[in-house]
Amino acid sequence: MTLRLIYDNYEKHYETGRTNQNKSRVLIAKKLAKTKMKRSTTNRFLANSLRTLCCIGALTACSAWATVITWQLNPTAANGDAGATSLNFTQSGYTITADGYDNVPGADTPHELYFKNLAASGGGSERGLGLVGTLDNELQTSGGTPSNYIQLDLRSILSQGFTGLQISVGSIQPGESFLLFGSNTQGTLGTQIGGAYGSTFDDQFVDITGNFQFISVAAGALDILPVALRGTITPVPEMSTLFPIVGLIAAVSCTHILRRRRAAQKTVSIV
Ligand SMILES: [Ca+2]
Ligand SMILES: [Ca+2]
Repeated sequence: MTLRLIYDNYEKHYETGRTNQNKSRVLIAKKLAKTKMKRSTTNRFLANSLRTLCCIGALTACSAWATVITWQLNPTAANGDAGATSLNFTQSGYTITADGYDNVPGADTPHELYFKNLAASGGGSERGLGLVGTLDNELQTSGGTPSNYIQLDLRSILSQGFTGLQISVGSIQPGESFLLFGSNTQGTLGTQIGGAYGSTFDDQFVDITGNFQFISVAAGALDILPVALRGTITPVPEMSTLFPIVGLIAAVSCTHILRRRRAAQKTVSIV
């Protein structure tokens, strides 16, 4: 009887001990799971935030490379003969060439360029690139046909990826206008693009449509003066510039993977 009682007490104690042990194991497991969940949520949030930041950084860097370049056709505000029928204009390392021509039967003949810079007159700006020996040193018409024109050679900038080209023309007093022509042959006026641009377009940039290597400016009515050309360049980003961003993304990903692995190993050892 005494033995039976001792055995019963021992069994009771043993069972209670086991139950308590199990309880504490479950509690520890629950605590660890809770901590793991918290840590995992925090890690995931951190990793996602860093990834988003990296993407924003990359996109910002890419968009920042799109640059508008403007070529003033009288960059030094000179006023006098240019001394040449052909001139290069380089801005930020990008070059366009302007050539003066007389629009004559057969092959058009080169015409010396002129830098004009006078005070604005009659609502029209008077600073730009004209021709030597013409009335007011500007581009003229004769019976509705351009007497002469200034042709811009865009081959270099087009080959470098410039887009969104626009041109600005001045000295468009009321009743005057300018015309644009596109050609793929140097020294040939080519095809008219767009309509006649009147005085409301004085010294304003207008789109150059079509896909021509040479764009010519001519007078549509009376006389006008080309002012500037502009376009947008988006250079291909160099890999060396992207290295820090790519490196950061790789580091974040690696850290995330390592943490997940460590967490998985801990779970296995507990079980
Ligand atoms: Ca001709
Ligand atoms: Ca004029």
